[in-house]
Order: sequence, then structure tokens, then C-alpha cells
Amino acid sequence: MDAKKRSSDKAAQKMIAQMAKSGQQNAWDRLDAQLPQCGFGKLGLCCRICTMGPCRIDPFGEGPQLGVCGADADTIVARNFLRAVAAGCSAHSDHGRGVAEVFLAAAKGEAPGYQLKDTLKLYKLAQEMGVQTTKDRSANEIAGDVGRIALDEFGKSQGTQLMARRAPKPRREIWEKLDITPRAVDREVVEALHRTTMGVDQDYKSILMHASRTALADGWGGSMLATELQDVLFGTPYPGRGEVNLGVLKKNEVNIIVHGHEPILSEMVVAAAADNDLLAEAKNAGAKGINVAGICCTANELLMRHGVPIAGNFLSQELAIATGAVELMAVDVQCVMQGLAEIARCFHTKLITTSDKAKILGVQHIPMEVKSALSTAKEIVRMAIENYKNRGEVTIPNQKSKAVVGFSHESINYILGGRFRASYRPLNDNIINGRIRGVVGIVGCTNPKVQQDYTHTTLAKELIKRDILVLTTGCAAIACSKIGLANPKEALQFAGPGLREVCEAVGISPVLVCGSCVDNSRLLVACSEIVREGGLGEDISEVPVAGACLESITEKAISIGQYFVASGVLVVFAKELLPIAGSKNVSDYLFGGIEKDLGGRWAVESDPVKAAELIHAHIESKRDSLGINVEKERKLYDMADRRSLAVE
Ligand code: BF8
Ligand code: SF4
Repeated sequence: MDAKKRSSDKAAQKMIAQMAKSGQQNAWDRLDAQLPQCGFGKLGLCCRICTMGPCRIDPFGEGPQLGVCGADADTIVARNFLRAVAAGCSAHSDHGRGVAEVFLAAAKGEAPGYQLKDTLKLYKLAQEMGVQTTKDRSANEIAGDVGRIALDEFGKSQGTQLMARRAPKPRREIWEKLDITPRAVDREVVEALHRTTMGVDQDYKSILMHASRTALADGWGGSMLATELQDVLFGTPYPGRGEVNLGVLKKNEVNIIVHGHEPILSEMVVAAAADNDLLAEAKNAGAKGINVAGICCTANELLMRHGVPIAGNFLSQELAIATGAVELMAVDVQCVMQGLAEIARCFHTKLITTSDKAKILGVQHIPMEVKSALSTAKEIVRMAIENYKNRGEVTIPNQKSKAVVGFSHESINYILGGRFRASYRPLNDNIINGRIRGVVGIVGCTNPKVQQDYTHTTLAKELIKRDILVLTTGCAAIACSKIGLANPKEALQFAGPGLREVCEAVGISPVLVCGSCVDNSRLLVACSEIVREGGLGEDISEVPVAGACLESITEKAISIGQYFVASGVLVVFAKELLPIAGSKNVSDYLFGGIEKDLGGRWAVESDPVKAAELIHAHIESKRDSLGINVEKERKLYDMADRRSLAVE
């Protein structure tokens, strides 16, 4: 076991080594125990859809080439891909639906503890949705209508996603022509599951077309609604400072970790931890205070809005408990490893599940209900305080980095253009004049098959070196923040001269943290706004942008990748983490043919330096097509010219 091979994060390396010494297991050990993993599964060639199977196709052409029902490699790989997209879309969208429910309850005054924090954004959203915003209507009345309309978007029987209207017109026309404008989220997911049952859709292109529609229902539907409603409910993020990595845990304080995705839980825990009575209780228990820190996307949500520190990303969840310094970890949904229960048993840490959708056998469940969220959160904080006395030996790595985060679409607008002329104009101008070559989103997870954080951070450095602005979300954003890339003071040294000049003038880092994974919808909005601002083409597919996720794990990442592709963007994944290689036709289509239909495509490259080169070449080719790479003719001045320039 070589901790350095497992992670590039020094704090993680320390904890990995310590866990190995203590004989404690983590995700890397469990991966080792799984090796060798099934080769058919890796290629997408295994089908378990009906009980005539499981069937598998021999990739070498010697064994069976058809499943019992006659399905071939193309159908099986495409079906698995669509099912992954449907699951990813469901995860983001069920989160979005949950937010809509709380939003509506808050509007009706049935959710004490939750308030509508950004009424300006509420009014904008209301107007977009056709809700009356006349003076005689209260913010809560308006929010009630917005909440009902938003909730309807998940299951309405007719029409298409309202948020998809934000896409540029030529983009919407492409979707209409292909008949993939996303309808209700639930409908696209149900249809995806129907199409992929035994004996239904058996044309890989037709299956993949529905993958685009389902993914679009995620990006321009469920995820975008989650982001928009969360901004109104909890506040739209604006840049602020925070600290990131395991070193944020405090030796003398009660440490509480919130982990998962829905700010519905974590917002209340943060509020409860600031309660004076509870602070007094913590002091009575011998602690100096109460320290709340986040893991995974919940961490991004809290740091962006409240400056709450981040303890780590996906692969750091078990390591955080192994510090022995965590009194309580409260989890909700998604990316929560069952392995936490085991490691929590080795320490005093109390693990609590809070969502009725996500329980873990043997773990205490305290449901968070809208009506009593704050008092439940206080109960959770109190449990942590009571557990402080049970703390044993503690090892807190000292690594932590300063980060400036909070780049929403609104705040980028404001930073670039100022309060009175907020716009993307300066960004567009700097892309056109070539100081910034283009914009890339680095998104997604940390996978034990890849050295933790290494590819995200290397890719980010390689891109900014090439004058490409990086926007980042999810665990990739945490990876970048851990090594100072979200801190202008530390990151600007890695940026190319053009990008550096612009970032210095505006006072931002060349790597902008834009939030959680549902906040990838902010990147879709940013792309649309760049088009709307003018000078960089009529559609997203013309803009010099790309997306990358070289450490993906979840089905959510596949859905995100597909909605960027279907929105006209090049998306790069690591080769071994995109399970489509078992079908040449599916691969050829997703890596090439799909570009003719949708303007975007997938690419695979596991090496971050080569991925940066590939992305850079793509961005330059987009710039060539736009005609903005034409070198301005340089006039050589002679003496007469110089004299004529002299000011009299
Ligand atoms: O939704 S980046 S490991 S935490 S899936 Fe999960 Fe991946 Fe992290 Fe957030 Ni996104
Ligand atoms: Fe096998 Fe076809 Fe059933 Fe899949 S659907 S398990 S390929 S018989």
C-alpha cells in the first residue's frame, strides 16, 4: 500500500497511512479486494435486464455476440448508458423536487426556520415563469406560485421544461428538430426505463437520442430548478473566503460534519450550531466552540453561502472519521459510503442518517422534517456536544488551504461588469481579443482508481497555463481548492499572461469555484449568457468552451456529461471510466457522429496533460471557426509615421 499513489492530497496520504497501520479499511482497500474487476462490465457489455440473462458479449469476437433475446453489443452498451443517465437525472432531480417542496412550504409559512433569502432572484424567476409580480402581491404569494410551477416541472403531463427556454434559440431549434426538448423529468426517466427493458428500443442511435433528452431534463430541468430555488431560499452565492481540507477540524472544539447533497439539512445544522444555548453547552462540556465542516456537495453549498469550511471531497469521508476528531457526522443523500458505518464503529463518532430516502442498516436515523427542521438540527448538535467527552486520541492533519468561492452566474456578471452594468461583455471581449482563449468546466468526483485529486488539479493548472479560464464544481472544485487554485494569490502564478492580466484586473482566481454538482446548471446558464452577449456565435456549440471529468464515479457524472454534449459542448472523461468501449458503433457515435446532430461530443483521455492539449486544440478550432484567431496585421512604423502620431 502506497498512500502517495492513492492520493495526491498530503492530508489524505497521512490518514491513509494511519488507517493502514491501524488495520482500518477504506475505499482503496475495498477496491484492491475487488480486483480484478469484471472486464465485461467495464466495457458496458454485461446485461442483467431480464432473467433470461445475465448475458455478456465477448469483446474478442470468439464467444457469444448476442444475448438470449438477440440483443447485440450496440444495444446492450447503449441501454446501459441510457440507464446510467436516467439514474443520474433522477438523483439530481429528486434533490430538486425536495427543494421545491421545502420552497413551497416556506412560501406558505409552513416551514419555520426557512426563509426566502433572495427576493430579487425570486422576482426574476417569477417573471420568467409568467407569475404576476405586481405590487399588491407579497413575496410569499409570488413564491407560492413559483414553487407550485417548479414542482409541476417534475411531473407535468404536457409541455416541455420551462428552464430550457434559457438556451439560445438555435440550440432550442436543434432540440425541436430532433424531438428531444425535455418534457417532465419523471416522464423522461420513466420512458428511459421503459425503452431499455427487454424487447423495446433496440436501435442504439434511438436509445442514445433518448439519453440526450433525459440528460437535458436533468441539466435544464431538475438540476437547474434545484440551483435556482436554493438560491432564492438560501441566498445566491457571492464570492467569499473559506478554508478547505482535513486541517479545518479543530482539536478543541466539537466537530460536526455534514455530508451529502441537500442544503435542507446542512443549512439548519449551521443555524443550530450558532445557537447561544448550545454554544454554552459546548463550553460546559469543555470545548471551545462548535465547528461545522462539510464533505462532498453539501460542503460546496455551505462554503459558497456561509463560508463554512470544507473537510474534504468524496474519498476523504472515511478519512475524516479516522482522525478521531469528529463527534458526529450527519448525512443525507448521495455519495455517502456504507463503509462509514464500519469506520465510525472504530471511533467515538456518531453517524446519523437524516433522509427517509437514505438509511444505513445499524445507523441511527433522525428524520429531518420541514416543520421541525431547526429543532431536529439542534437535537443533532446536542448529541455531538454530549459525545465530545468520549473523544479518544486525535490525529488532525495540518493541511488546509484558503479559497475564494461563490461564483454564481449572477456574481460573475457583477464582478465583470459592476453593479450598474453587470454583464458578460468583459469576458466576451477578452475571449475575442484572445487574452482568454476559452472557458472549461472541470467537474465531478474522486475515484479510488485514480490518484485522488491529481487529474483535476493537473488539468486545471495545464489549462490556466494555456490562458483558459476554469470553472469548477463538485469534488473537483474541492480538489482544486485544497491546493490553493481557488485562491488568486496562489493560483495566478500558474496562469498564462493573458488570463493572468484579466484575473488580476478583476481580482479573481483563474479557477472559479461555482458550487455543487447540481450547480453545473450555472455553467449552462453562463454558456447561454456568453452567446446572448454577442460576438461569439449564435449557439453554445460555437463558443470556445469544453467540459472535463477525469475522476468520475457516479451515474450523475454521466448524465452531466451527456447534457453538456447535448447542449453543444465537448466533454472529456477518463477512458477507463466511461463504460462504452464494448460497442464500436456506440463509441463512434458518442465520440464523433453525435457532433453532427448536436454540436457536442464525448472524448476520452486519461492523462491530464494530454487532455489539456486536446481541449486546447478544440478551443482553438472553435476560435478559428469564429474568425477570432485572425492575427491583426502589425504595422511597422517609420519615422514619418511616428512624427504624425506626435501630439501637437
Ligand atoms: O454530486 S462530484 S463524488 S459528491 S457525484 Fe459525488 Fe461526484 Fe463528489 Fe456531489 Ni457530484
Ligand atoms: Fe440477456 Fe436480452 Fe435479457 Fe439482456 S435483455 S439479460 S441481453 S436476454
